Amino acid sequence: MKAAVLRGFNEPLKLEDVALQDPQAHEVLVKIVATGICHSDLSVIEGKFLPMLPVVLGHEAAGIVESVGSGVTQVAKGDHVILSFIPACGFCGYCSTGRPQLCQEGMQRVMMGAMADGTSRLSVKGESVFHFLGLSSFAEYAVVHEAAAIKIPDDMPLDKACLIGCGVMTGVGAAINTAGVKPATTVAVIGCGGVGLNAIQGSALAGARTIVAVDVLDNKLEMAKRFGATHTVNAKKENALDRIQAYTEGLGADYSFEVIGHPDTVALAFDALRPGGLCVVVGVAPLDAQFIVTPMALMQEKAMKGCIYGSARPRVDMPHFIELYRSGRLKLDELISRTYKLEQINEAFDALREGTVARSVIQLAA
Ligand code: CND
Ligand code: ZN
Repeated sequence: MKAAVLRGFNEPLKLEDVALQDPQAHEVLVKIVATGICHSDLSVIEGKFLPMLPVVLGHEAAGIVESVGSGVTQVAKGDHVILSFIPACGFCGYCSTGRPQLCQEGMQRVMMGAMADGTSRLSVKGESVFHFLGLSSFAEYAVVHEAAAIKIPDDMPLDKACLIGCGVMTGVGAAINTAGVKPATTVAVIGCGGVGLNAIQGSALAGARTIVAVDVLDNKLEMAKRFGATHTVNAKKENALDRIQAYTEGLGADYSFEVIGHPDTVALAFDALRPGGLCVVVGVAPLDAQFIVTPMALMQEKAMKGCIYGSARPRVDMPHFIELYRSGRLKLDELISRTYKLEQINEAFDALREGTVARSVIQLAA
C-alpha cells in the first residue's frame, strides 16, 4: 500500500510502498477513507513528541473494515468505523468505572509504537516501521486493535466522521466530559485550532453563557464565533488576561481550556480562572516544558486538570456525536477548511503551520 512515512524530524513525509501484514488475533484491517491532520502529528514531525522513526503518522481517521483477525467480535467486514487512539482493555478498574481513557493497557498498546504484542505490522523492504498511536492512518490501510475500531452507521459520511476520531472527541470531550461545563457558566478557550474550536462548540452545547475565544489569528477568531464564542480576543493585539476578565464580570472564567501546548498559555489559562474555577490543559507541550503555580494561587479553590482524548468513552460518545451532527447541533462540515490527496500531505502540513485552516482532511477513497 501507499503510506506517508516520516524518516527524519522536520523533514517532509515521503510517500512510500509500505508492506502491511494481515491482522492478527484481536486486530482489524481497515481501509482508510479519510483522515484529518492534527497538531499532534506536526509535533511528532518537529521532534516534540514520541521519538520513534521511521513512523507512519495519522490518528484522526474513519474507514471500512476490510478483514478481521481471530477472536474479533465487535466489528465485521464491511462495517464503517471511526478509529480511536486509546484501545482500552474493557476490564480494568478504569474501564469498569467509566474512565477508559485512563486504561493503562490501552495506553501501553499504543505508546510503544507497535501493536499490543510489541511488534509492528508495517515495514518497508524488510525494515520495520513504527505505528503511531496504534493507528497510522496516513496510509491506504491500517491494522488496528479491535478496541480501536468503533462501529458507526453506514450512511454517515466518512470524511466528516474522521474528525470525530481526534479533534471533535478531544475538544468537545474536554468541555463535556473532562471539565463537565455546567449551564450558565463562563468559559475561556485559549487556542482556536481544530481542537480548540471543538472545546468552544462543546462548551456551547453544554450551555455556557459566556465563551471567550483567544487566538493570535483573526481568521481563527472568526471561526470561533461560528462555533459559539460570544467574545473574541486577539492576544497579539490585546492583553488576553484583561479582556477575559472584562468579559467575565471582572472575576475570570469558571472554566478555561489551554489548547495550544505552550507553558505560557497554560499559565494564562490558569490565571484566567475565577475563584473556584477549573483549568483544563488539552494542548500537548514539549516534554521539558514547565510552568509555575504558587500554592497561594490555588487557595481560592482553583483547580487544574490534564485531559487525554477528551476523556473519551468512544463507544458512547462517538455515536452520540454523529446523532448531534445529524440533528444539526454539532458542526463538522464547517471544520473542514481543505481536502487533499495523500500525495499532497506536505501541503496540508504547511497549511497547518501557516494557521490558514481549522482542519485539513486527506481523502484516500470515495
Ligand atoms: P492547531 O495548530 O490547529 O491550533 C492551535 C491554535 O493555537 C492555532 O489557531 C494558533 O493560531 C493558536 N495559537 C498559537 N499560539 C498562540 C498563542 N500564543 N496565543 C493564542 N493562540 C495561539 O492545533 P490543534 O487544534 O490540532 O491542536 C491543539 C493542541 O491540542 C496541540 O498541542 C495538540 O497536540 C493537542 C492535542 C491534544 C490531545 C489530547 O488528547 N490531549 C489530542 N489531540 C491534540
Ligand atoms: Zn490529535
